[in-house]
Amino acid sequence: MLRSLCAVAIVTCLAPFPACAEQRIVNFFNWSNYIAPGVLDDFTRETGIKVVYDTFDANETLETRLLAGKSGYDVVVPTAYFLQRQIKANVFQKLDKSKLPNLANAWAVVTERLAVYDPGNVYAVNYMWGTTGIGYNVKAVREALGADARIDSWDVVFRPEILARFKDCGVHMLDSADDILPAALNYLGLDPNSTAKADLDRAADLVGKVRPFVRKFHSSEYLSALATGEICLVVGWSGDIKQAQSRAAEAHNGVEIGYSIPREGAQMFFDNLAIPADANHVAEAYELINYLYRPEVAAKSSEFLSYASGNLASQNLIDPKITGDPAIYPDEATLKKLFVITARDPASQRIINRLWTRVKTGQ
Ligand code: N2P
Repeated sequence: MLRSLCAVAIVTCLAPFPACAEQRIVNFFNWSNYIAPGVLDDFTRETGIKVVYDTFDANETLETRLLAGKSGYDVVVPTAYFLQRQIKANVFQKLDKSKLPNLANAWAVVTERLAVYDPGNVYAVNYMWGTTGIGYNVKAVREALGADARIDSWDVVFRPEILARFKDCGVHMLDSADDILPAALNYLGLDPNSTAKADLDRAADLVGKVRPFVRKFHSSEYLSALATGEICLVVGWSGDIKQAQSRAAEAHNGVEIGYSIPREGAQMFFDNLAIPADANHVAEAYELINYLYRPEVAAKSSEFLSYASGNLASQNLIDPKITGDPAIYPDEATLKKLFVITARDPASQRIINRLWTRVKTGQ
């Protein structure tokens, strides 16, 4: 009798019976291709908390929902330079660290880097971090540029006569102003954080000149397109490209993928877990974040995703092929080439977004 009353209570969400537990849920809004298979199911099995999972592939999408309020999300994953200004807009709640004991596993180096965006590490903890570089099909590069060609410079992307050679085999570029324009600024020898109109115009012109050779601006499709051989070159995120590499290798489809952090430098980004101020399932949000900070869980995600995690204790549980790969866990020499982006003021961001739309549409 009690059991059937409970069933009714759960279904109707009335739960007036003390013996009945209401279904606990957490609404998790994460980047696409950014969690290892099984992690969320394991979390649910262990805690009974159902994860309502939804994905995005642009910081702008997340930001629009957060700024509108009542997003319905309990855990979100903003990149650091978006987090920085979202904190100022009061969209997150301060984290009660006593509810996150697994933060003892955090990697101090990453925590410090994140503190530049979130002083005192009050609102967010790092999830994963990576770089924005060039993914390529090894065979296609040989065909386009010769047997000895190496992809170690942004020349391949920003010199129209070179990128033109990849037009037919297919070029994708992230649909992300904050990834592509800083790469262009840096290539031009300008400050990747510049908000000077003249600098941004030059960067936009540079991208505009290669735009005719880009088949698509998109931030999640390239993973599988690269792995199947449907495209041959992409400006994309390290882990997504490395996932394409392993996916192709596992498929034995003759597709070999490379990832390059070009010698001129590349952006290093930090993606972080935060709880919106108006979250409805705060206790569950803490449980999820704490779970993701278990060394074995962080290791599983880092290993599958080929992104570095902000979890130091996870590192000796990860295949040394991953931790020893400087494209995933950059060594000192690689780190020297990486730059970071800081939050833009709203006016500059508007200019950047407008330029980006113009670049993409070619108008
Ligand atoms: C997951 C990549 C997210 C990194 N697809 C973007 N900051």
